[in-house]
Amino acid sequence: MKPERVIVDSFKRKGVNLMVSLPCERVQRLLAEIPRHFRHVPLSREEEGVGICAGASLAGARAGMLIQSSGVGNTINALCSLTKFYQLPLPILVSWRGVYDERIAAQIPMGKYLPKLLDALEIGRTELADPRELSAVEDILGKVFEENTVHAFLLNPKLWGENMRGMENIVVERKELEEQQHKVLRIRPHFTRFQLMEAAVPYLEGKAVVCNLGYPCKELYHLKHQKSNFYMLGSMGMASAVGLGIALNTQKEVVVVEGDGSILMNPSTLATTALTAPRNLTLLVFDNGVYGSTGNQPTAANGYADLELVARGFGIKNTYKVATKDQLHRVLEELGEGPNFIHAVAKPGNVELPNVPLSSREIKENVVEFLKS
Ligand SMILES: Cc1ncc(C[n+]2csc(CCOP(=O)(O)OP(=O)(O)O)c2C)c(N)n1
Repeated sequence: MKPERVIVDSFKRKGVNLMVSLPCERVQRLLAEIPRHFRHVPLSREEEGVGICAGASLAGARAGMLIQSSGVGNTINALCSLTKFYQLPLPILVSWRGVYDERIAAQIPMGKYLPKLLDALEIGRTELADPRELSAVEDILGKVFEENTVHAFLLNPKLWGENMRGMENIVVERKELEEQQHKVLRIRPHFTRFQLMEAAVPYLEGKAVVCNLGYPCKELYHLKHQKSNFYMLGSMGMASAVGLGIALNTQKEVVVVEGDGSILMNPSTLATTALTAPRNLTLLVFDNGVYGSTGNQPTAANGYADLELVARGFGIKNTYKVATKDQLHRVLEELGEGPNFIHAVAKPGNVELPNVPLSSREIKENVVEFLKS
């Protein structure tokens, strides 16, 4: 039996009836299985998953999470002062990155520290790297629910064998996604993130550009590498905050290339942006309605949240919605003082490109040098 099926069956046999998740590209098949077997809550931030599972548990449900190792970092306070404090049960399936066949260097620190971190928090953990080890899952789950504990199942990518390569886009039903998007935004996407980014590139020249993690970085590097580009290779949800920090401390123009999933992970930064109101800051948000970099799983921006209204609601006054290259050109040409928020509605889809061939040190030094000049 496939490892994904063994995990799902173990959770079902132990009465788990609610699963919350936030995607990682290495567990796309497991993610796809979950809505078929459990009531499923797709998350905007891992931390909220801890809250939802706590509430579900108070209401008598048996809930579990599936998140990436980096996302465990976002849950720490809630795990301690909520789940553990009130002695609520919580099994967490963790896609353990940075420990095996890792292509993204930014995954390595969190992957390395995760076991020590869990030990320090006195959270039980089981490392799973071989499908034969999965037979232990059911018994451990039994204990989690009997003894009201938190337990992390660390899923080493080795567990999935060769099959985790080339698994892009298995979840997406593109037509359906676009229809959903249109219902709320009243505007149809015409172009992908890459195509819109290509149209924006002439306007990025000479500016500090902070770029959202994943495919956006690879696409930006390919379209327009410049030393003033800060490629975020990890720390999802932080691009706008980094851009804000730069903008508040330089006279130079700053553009943040954002994604819907990442904005929704930390929307509070929009409030801080409105509050501090740097005139030299523009957020350029490519809203493709999905977590594009992890296999196109829909985000809450797909058919629910209108990110332009979200930004306005938080107090950002100069907001724009565009879907075509012409509209984007026009807005960028006539852009006044910031903070500006450009909501660029896009189709899902990535361009397959190699990773950004720069080390974290090179990226940092280039940007620091540019900001000093
Ligand atoms: C804290 C955390 N959770 C999950 C991930 C896995 N992850 C990497 S990129 C990404 C999707 C980002 O989606 P979005 O911001 O909408 O950008 P897109 O790729 O669609 O352009 C996810 C979920 C991560 N790196 N960090």
